[in-house]
Amino acid sequence: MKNILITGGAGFIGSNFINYILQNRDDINVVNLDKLTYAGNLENLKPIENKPNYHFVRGDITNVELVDYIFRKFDIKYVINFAAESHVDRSILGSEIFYRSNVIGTNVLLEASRRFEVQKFLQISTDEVYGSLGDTGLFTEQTPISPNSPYSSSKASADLMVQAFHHTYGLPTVITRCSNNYGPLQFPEKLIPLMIINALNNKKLPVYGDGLNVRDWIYVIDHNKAAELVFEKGKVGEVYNIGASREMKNIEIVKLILKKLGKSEDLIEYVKDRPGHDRRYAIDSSKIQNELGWKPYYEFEEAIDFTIEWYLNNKSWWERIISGEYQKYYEVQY
Ligand code: NAD
Ligand code: TDX
Repeated sequence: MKNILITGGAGFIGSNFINYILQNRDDINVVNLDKLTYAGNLENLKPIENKPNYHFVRGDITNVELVDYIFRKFDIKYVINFAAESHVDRSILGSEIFYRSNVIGTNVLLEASRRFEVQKFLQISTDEVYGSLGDTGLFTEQTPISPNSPYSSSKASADLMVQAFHHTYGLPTVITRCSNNYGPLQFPEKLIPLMIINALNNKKLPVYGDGLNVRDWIYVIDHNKAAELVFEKGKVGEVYNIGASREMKNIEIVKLILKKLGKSEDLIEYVKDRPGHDRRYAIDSSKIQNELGWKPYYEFEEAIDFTIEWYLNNKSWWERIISGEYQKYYEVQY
């Protein structure tokens, strides 16, 4: 059995990952360490919460004593670090928690991994560390790191620390840098779920600037399959980009969602641009495709339908979030 510490497993990508991996494998023990910030939601883990090889610990990755205790108690030999403050707009409002959780938190996990002789440390990073592209070109693993927002700078700092631990101490680390994810369980502050929910509620859809910023979209399950593959087979010390080559302008996505929900484009409202708004992200994922044999499975057209369908069928999940009720749920549960 592999004892894996998965951090941030109550968030969007982490919970999809744990649900996916525990439904598909029983050769692993998963310890999910999550602080349950506004973005963490234990309801996301209902499908697997009673499995004997799943354990949840509520706590902060910056807590050295707690992290030490977990490594010792569960004999942790593998780490996958999803935990982070993840929303660019929030990082613009206040950067401190981004620095604490994303940089210091990763450092605490790295130090513990070094002491407890971890056999693989996977850092879940983002294409945003590369900065912004012009109209052409793609991010490769050789693209210099050039982050622009407090969020992406904190993720880039964490990546550098991960690489330093490999270089200096020989810690067996790997880093994945994925493009924009979408799918079930995404917190409705991010573009796609926000637009779906606002449209369903006949509220305005706020489009930043001219709406022509480009993001490269990947279905969360494709990201998670790639992350699992890198965790199992990725060469230590390496970085792997992950993306599904599906560039879309924000306004195209917003109009598509309105069309699929049968709502009027009059709901679109152009608002003040995000400060320092990156213009375009686009990923070259040929390394993971050629070296590890990964390729994306889901077409955007079908996976956006699953996603919209999921939000239509799980109104209570997001209604609790937008009413703030889910916070009370945690107080009762833990
Ligand atoms: P999310 O905000 O939905 O979830 C983050 C989770 O981390 C939450 O459950 C939260 O409670 C937990 N967390 C935050 N700070 C913590 C701390 N100090 N200690 C313990 N737990 C803490 O984020 P997400 O979209 O699922 O992103 C997960 C990871 O993937 C992040 O590292 C993010 O940078 C990366 N990533 C996200 C995307 C995307 O499109 N969402 C793309 C590429 C990479
Ligand atoms: O209300 C909005 N209106 C709008 O026009 C919101 C929330 C976003 N946008 C634009 C900004 C971006 O160009 O949509 C695009 C996508 O925005 P987000 O969903 O906030 O994602 P982004 O800033 O691209 O970052 C995401 O992808 C990379 C994740 O939040 C990060 O965690 C990940 O690392």
